[in-house]
Amino acid sequence: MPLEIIHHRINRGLGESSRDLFERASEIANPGDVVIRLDCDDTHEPEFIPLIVDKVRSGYDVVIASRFAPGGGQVGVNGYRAFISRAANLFMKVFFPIAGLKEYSCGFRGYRAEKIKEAIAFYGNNFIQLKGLGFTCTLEKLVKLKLINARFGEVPFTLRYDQKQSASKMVSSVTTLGYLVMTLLYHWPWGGWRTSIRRKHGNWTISNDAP
Ligand SMILES: Nc1nc2c(ncn2[C@@H]2O[C@H](COP(=O)(O)OP(=O)(O)O)[C@@H](O)[C@H]2O)c(=O)[nH]1
Ligand SMILES: [Mg+2]
Repeated sequence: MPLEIIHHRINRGLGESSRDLFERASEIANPGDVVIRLDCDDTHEPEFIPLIVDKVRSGYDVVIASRFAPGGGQVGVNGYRAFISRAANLFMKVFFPIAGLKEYSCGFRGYRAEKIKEAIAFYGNNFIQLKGLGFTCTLEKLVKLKLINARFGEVPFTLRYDQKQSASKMVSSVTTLGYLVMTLLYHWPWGGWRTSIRRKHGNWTISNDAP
């Protein structure tokens, strides 16, 4: 399988790495392509990719491998981490509700490449804006895509945390701070994302004649 490795001389963290990944993927993608992003720690089994691709092709912009969809689950996650993750997902569901979605924090997802191209054309450098805030970018991508009317779906997935060889790179304090910052930016009554981005996208779509 041909591989292209995007290399940073300095470790720039998940936010900047995923920004570069999505910009490159959208550059080389052809119409109809699906961009798959998964963790590199053996906990995300590639056997779920065909399911994700099929679901994207059936009419979704984003399909998430979901522990919480019927038939999904997780193996090897300790009680404390399972609780934190559940609480974080409930928080996200309350503050950033997306119909049909139960899994907000899993980074194993498929994206319709054309929707990513649209997001980058529309947001520019602000598609993934919260770069220094740990794993917040995983949620930010969903929210930014929701604000440009993306359609979301899930497929059941089993997280294999029992196969993880290394410690988690998530710094919970920084990521929690990131979620709080994002909640403020999104709901801020004076020009928050929720209202200002929707309005801007409406005008942008009209002037670009995009679907
Ligand atoms: N390139 C890059 N990828 C990162 C970095 N931090 C996290 N990741 C990716 O994000 C995934 C999530 O981190 P991980 O340690 O697996 O967290 P966990 O799944 O919450 O335990 C990793 O498997 C990597 O694929 C980083 O600094 N640089
Ligand atoms: Mg992981």
